[in-house]
Amino acid sequence: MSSHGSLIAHLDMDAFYASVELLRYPELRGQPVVIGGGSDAAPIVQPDGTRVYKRLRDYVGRGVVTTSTYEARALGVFSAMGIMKAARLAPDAVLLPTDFTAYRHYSGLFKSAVATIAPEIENRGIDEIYIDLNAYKDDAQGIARRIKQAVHEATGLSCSIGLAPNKLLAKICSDLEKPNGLTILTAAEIPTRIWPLSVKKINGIGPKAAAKLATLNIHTIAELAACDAGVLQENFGRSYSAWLMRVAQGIDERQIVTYSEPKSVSRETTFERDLHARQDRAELSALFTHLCERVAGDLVRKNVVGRTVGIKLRYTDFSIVTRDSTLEWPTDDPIAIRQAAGECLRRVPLDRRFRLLGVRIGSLSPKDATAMRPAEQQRLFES
Ligand code: TTP
Ligand code: MG
Ligand code: MG
Repeated sequence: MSSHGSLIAHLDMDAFYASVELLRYPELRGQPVVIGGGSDAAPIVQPDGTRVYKRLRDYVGRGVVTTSTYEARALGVFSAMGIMKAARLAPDAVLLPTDFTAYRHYSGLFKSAVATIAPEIENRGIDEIYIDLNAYKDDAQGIARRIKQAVHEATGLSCSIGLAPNKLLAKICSDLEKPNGLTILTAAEIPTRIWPLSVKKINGIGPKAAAKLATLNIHTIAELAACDAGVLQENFGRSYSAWLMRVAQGIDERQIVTYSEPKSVSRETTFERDLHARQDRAELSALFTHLCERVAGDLVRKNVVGRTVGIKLRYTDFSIVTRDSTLEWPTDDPIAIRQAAGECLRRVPLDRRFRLLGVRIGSLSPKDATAMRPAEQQRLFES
């Protein structure tokens, strides 16, 4: 591989939620399995210890498929499809409930395993990361293999890696030989290996943009690369069309953004005078809401969501009490945080004056994986 330019890996776990479930239920290996039910989709354990699994055909509800095994995909069942529709395609497929706690746990495990080999990591969500491999140019391929092995040893799961001169290309490549793929691409290979692909393979060309490109008779990245700049600009505006033209040439200058994930986010305020929960109720309530809004704002900026909401009070004698409460699912919503914090507040003694109030949210996880599809997630939790 060329020693010039940059070298980036994109790693994406294979059928992530489904693969985690197969660790728990190994007898389902090789079968079409769909993840996305509510807790009532859990298998029933018989007196003799064997499990009876729920089948798609018995599902009634509005839930959506979060992911499926490759065997289910072979039957046409993919992420974001309604489970009832999936049931028509694969009635015998096994349905399992989502267990975000388990997926977060394995997400942490695989990321730590990668970090032991190549620590320059950018988190892109629950099952994917970019890795800066510029320090290992002499043997990037060897490093990529070691990373795959380390992930497997730490989790029992397989992943796919794309190795390329930039993030855009690395992301496309990690998807080309799934599952358990290792795809290496040099800049010279862009015309032969990238241009024949559908424009939909580019992260940033969504279904709407792809549909509009199709009306211009642009289906492949080659067709995009060959398209007249003026035509693109007329249809997509100046900045998006300029971006389209750059990505069609495989150009992407974004750097790896490494940051260590915050463990919690908190805000606190010390009052100008000691306040009393009842006598200063209105003032306290406004302060409290404001703290929750600031915590929520911090979460949004960091692109994380949190599950454990806590409060802290310091009384006039400087003694401190804390309370916390765990939400059903992670949030960055100020109203949900305010509600949970309010419940915590009701559990502390409020007969004394206090001078400090703090709100904290912990058990953070990257927002990308879950929050990009709020409507679907909502339906998931309703089912
Ligand atoms: P993906 O990496 O897109 O998919 P995947 O890991 O299941 O399969 P692949 O081998 O093709 O990478 O998403 C990671 C997880 O995010 C996935 O296991 C479930 C969740 N997810 C959703 O909840 N909704 C969705 O629409 C998608 C695409 C994923
Ligand atoms: Mg994946
Ligand atoms: Mg992914």
